[in-house]
Amino acid sequence: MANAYVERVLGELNEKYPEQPLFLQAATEILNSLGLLVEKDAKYEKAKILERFVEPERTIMFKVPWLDDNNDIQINRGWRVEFNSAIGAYKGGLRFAANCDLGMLKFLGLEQILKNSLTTLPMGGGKGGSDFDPNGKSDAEVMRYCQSFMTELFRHIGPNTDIPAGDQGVGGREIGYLFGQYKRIVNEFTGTLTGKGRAWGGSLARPEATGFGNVYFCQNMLATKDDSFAGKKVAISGFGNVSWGAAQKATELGGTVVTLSGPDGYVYDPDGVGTEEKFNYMLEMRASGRNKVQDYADKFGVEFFAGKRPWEAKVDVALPCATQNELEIDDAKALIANGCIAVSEGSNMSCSLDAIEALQEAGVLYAPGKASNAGGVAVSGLEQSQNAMKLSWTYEEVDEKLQQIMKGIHDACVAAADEVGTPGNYVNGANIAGFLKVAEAMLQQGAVL
Ligand code: 2IT
Repeated sequence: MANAYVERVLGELNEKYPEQPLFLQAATEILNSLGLLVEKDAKYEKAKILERFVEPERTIMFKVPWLDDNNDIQINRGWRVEFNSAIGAYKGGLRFAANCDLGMLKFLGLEQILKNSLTTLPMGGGKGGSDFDPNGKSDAEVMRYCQSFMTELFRHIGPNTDIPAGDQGVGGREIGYLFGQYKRIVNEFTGTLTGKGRAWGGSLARPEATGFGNVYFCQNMLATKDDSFAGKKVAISGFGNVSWGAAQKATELGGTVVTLSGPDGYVYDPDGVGTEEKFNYMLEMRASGRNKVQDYADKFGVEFFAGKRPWEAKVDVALPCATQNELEIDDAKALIANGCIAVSEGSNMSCSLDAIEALQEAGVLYAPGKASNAGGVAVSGLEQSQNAMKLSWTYEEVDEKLQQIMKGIHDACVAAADEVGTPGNYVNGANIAGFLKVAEAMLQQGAVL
């Protein structure tokens, strides 16, 4: 099964970057799919396309000094990985998290190249972030941090060069502070960041887009089995932006969302996280910076399972929306034993490689994040279009386009998986469909990337 070219490239990567396990995990998943493509056509190996694909065009690393509320100087590290610009300007989020490092951002950036390609919009791949932990920081500290971060980052980005957005730890508040500082330095009002506020160029439906898109993708997967969300029990992990959107849309389509989770454990709500009050409470929990889902159990009088993951609950559909590797082999086995029929990733690389294999072997519909969570960056792309045209579309227009894009991604994955003889394998489908366009552009542009 293993392809010699892929084995060689993976071997070299493992030797070069042993300290980047997340990047190696993402690269392994992707290259194993691409083996099915490169073995059919020697042009990829001849042009060293895989070697070129896995190396970022540019990696920027910088110091972020800032003053905390005690007027003590603090130092963090910032990065921007400008991974691939074959089909458009670099595009991807910024992650602020204590455990953020270059390997994590390279995994996210590599995924982003394929994800952005799948949207069909002209966006290259990039990712950035910092090891700054916004939890427990004051508003003023977050503002000073964002300003210092942007005071370095501004020189590397621009509306036709690199367009950052949010990710974990970077939401509407942070994008506001980052945008304000960027605009002040360059003295230009452009759409260089996405996820902006409504009053200053943000797109309607961008906050909902990642979670909505994931549910739309899963809806399309279920439809291939003549099934739907109606009457389904749904487990969602996390309680942040992606979970919030997914919970609303899954509820609207007739599902009952019985779990949410945090670093502290998970809550089981038998009535469902399905009311305006509960959706709004998710936003409150996020804004509090406490990072504790137990607050939800206390507020609504439901059960809290300390230190546990939601995948032990008996559900029909699982939507991991928290972080990478949050669903591992034992979690996959529990879901399968409980009769779960679909797992659709809202977070990037939610599942470990062996969990994916177990789900696929058991016939569970499984969608990798680069396909199923592409709704967020897709609406970021639509935000850029609106900014460039200096106009703004209605909520319905954006949501309609989002639904079309998610259906398009779904169908492209199905077609590509069929093409290489692995029907129903959305991992192969997403990797190959996303890669084909990028590889074609790289081949046509010559050895510049
Ligand atoms: O992982 C992702 O796709 C994002 N964090 C969104 C990126 C974007 O540019 O909107």
